[in-house]
Amino acid sequence: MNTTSEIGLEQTWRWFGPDDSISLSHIKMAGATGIVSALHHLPNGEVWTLEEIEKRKQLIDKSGLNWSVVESIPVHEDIKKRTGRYHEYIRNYKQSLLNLAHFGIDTVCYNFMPVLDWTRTDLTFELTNGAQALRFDACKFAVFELFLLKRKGAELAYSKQQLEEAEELHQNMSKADKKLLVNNIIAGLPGAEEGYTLHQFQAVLDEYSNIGSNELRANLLDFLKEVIPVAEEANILMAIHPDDPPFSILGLPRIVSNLHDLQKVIGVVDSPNNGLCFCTGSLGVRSDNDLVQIIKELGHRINFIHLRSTSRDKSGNFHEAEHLDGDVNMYEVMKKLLEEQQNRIHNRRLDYRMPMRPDHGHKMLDDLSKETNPGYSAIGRLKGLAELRGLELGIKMAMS
Ligand code: DNO
Repeated sequence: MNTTSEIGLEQTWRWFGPDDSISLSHIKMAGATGIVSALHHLPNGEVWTLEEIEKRKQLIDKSGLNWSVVESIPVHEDIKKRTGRYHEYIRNYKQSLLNLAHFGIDTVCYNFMPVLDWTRTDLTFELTNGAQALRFDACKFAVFELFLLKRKGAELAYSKQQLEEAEELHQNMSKADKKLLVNNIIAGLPGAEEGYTLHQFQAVLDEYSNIGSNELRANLLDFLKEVIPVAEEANILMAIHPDDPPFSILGLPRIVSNLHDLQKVIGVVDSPNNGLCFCTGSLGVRSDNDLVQIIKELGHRINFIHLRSTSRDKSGNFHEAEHLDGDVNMYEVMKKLLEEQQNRIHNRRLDYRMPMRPDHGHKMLDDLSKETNPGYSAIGRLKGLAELRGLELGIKMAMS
């Protein structure tokens, strides 16, 4: 059995595939051993064939790294709405899991957020040190839905003061500012397989007009009832990613935003294969989410970990902070996660690997002049990983 100082969370890195400007050899230099990847070129809903999986796996194997986690097999919108071809898409999802299992890939992340995977208003928010971060600005978001999208009923989500502030901001925005804002929100951030035009976007939102939280939760339950038994048979650990941001936007339901939601998700199909992606950045945006408490209650069902921090204010704005700064108490989180890993080893659980990736990173240094995937530049994540690794080592030494 490994000693305390030898083990630790598996250090992984998200790689978007052969088109990613960051190469596998660079990832290796960053010190990650596991790769988090997905077949982004396949349309949502299609089966991930053995051939396509094998091609990706061979590339990763050749670099001496290990394809540790799939992030994500996207859940088709028809499944979330239980309309159209959802039967076929669920069948395909199950087949993709079986095909991944054929190559020994055992962890799959997904989310159940309607329409948008994750949402930010600014992709180049300048920090005081000159680096750039991703940011969600509540007032800009209000401008988007009130004046650019012109969503019916959007004004009901805002107070009089918020409406006035949004109106003023809108008046001061140039045409280019508005275009950029729309683009940032609906053109699809990295990992989101869908991008929309403004016109398409409203049509897609309308399809959710009769779907509230209860309906969406029922649809997730139906999905899990079908998929988890297959994941069990295939030895695949499923990891649902929390909502980002973890509150309702655009009048859409949200069902994976806090402890209570997470308990419901994993309670409906009680299986170790039905687990969580513990994303400190997403959950940490809410001041009523106690991250350490979530690990205490649900740590045994954490199948994948995203570590990052955010800095929020009282107006609903947040930006992505340094990995060890901001509102997330990364020391306490890391300590609890390492304790959870110790428990797993102690209880002879096979899933003690606990893959974690430094989530997002600031755009800085040489990356500032490069074209990079928002949130996924090399140097910011390298820094995040290095800091997390140091924190982990310190805690491990103190524990042993
Ligand atoms: C953003 C990511 C998300 C995540 C999906 C998981 O950076 O955390 O895109 O991959 O929501 O399905």
